[in-house]
Amino acid sequence: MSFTLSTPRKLLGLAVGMALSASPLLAQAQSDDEVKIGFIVKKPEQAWFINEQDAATQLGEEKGFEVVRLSGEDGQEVLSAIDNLHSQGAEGFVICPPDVRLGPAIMNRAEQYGMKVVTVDDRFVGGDGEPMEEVPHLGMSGYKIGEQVGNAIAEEMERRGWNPEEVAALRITNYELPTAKERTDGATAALLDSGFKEANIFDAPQQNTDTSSAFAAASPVFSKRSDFEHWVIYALNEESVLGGVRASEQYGLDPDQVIGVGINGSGAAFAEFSRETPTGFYGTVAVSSTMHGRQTADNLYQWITEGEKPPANTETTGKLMTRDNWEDVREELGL
Ligand code: FCA
Repeated sequence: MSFTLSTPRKLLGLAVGMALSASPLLAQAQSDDEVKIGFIVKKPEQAWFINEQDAATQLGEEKGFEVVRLSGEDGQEVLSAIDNLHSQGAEGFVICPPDVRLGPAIMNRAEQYGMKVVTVDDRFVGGDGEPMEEVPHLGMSGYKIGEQVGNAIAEEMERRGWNPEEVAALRITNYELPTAKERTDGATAALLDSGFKEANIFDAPQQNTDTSSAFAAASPVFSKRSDFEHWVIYALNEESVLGGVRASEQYGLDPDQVIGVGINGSGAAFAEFSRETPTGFYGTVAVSSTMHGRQTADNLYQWITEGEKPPANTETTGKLMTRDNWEDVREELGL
């Protein structure tokens, strides 16, 4: 856009600049008017989260509020990030926490400062093990998206003419994270419905939600089950499925022996689909991280400026992206 000067923030900047020469006091009042919010994510290096933060920042530029991007890879880092935000005058933050059980501690700190909190992707869990309904949340409808993964795998197995009796599944799990469990449960249910054998599903519990922890969890499973020639791979996200696919390659399986289907539709998948030859990473259910970032930032901004508390829980949907259609789906979802 060439008319950047017309964005509200720039106009505000202009107004502040003009006021500065007229009256320092007025300038102070006006610059204080610009709302500041934080956007804290558990994995700042992952494309999904980079895009979410970018989208929130972009919305802030359009609407005239500032987004401070912070990383919160563990509880300590999150609490320091909140202190940091408070000292900068931020009135609230959006967060994808590194551990959902940190919810009560995070809310405690935020409430001390009178800050408003919205969660994105991973929803806080209270001391009773239940979702903290009082904190507005936006995330994937995990079970349904998981079912899409299971269906995509089943259809591709059929297309390749695999006999379900002879196919193994590598299920990379993270049961401490409810959205992860919902996703792999949904995928499992859809696979079983399609005639997959339950006894052929092997678990690889990962410590974290990234590629290296998935790789570490997956490798021993392939070695132990060398009796299978065909494998399907699923997990809570594409980063983890990619860890499984890399482990299958290291073990010596060819791409046509593997069907991996992830979730997210981020730069990690685009890089894989852009490779010259196909890999065992067949597809991913893409969800708009752009929308997640924009919508949560907007919800928080409205809450701060209009006093309108956002909905308790918003669930978003996804679309299957493969090597054949990824560019179209990417465009459609504004990624
Ligand atoms: C979790 C996963 C991310 C993404 C997000 C929506 O936080 O770790 O990869 O899928 O949910």
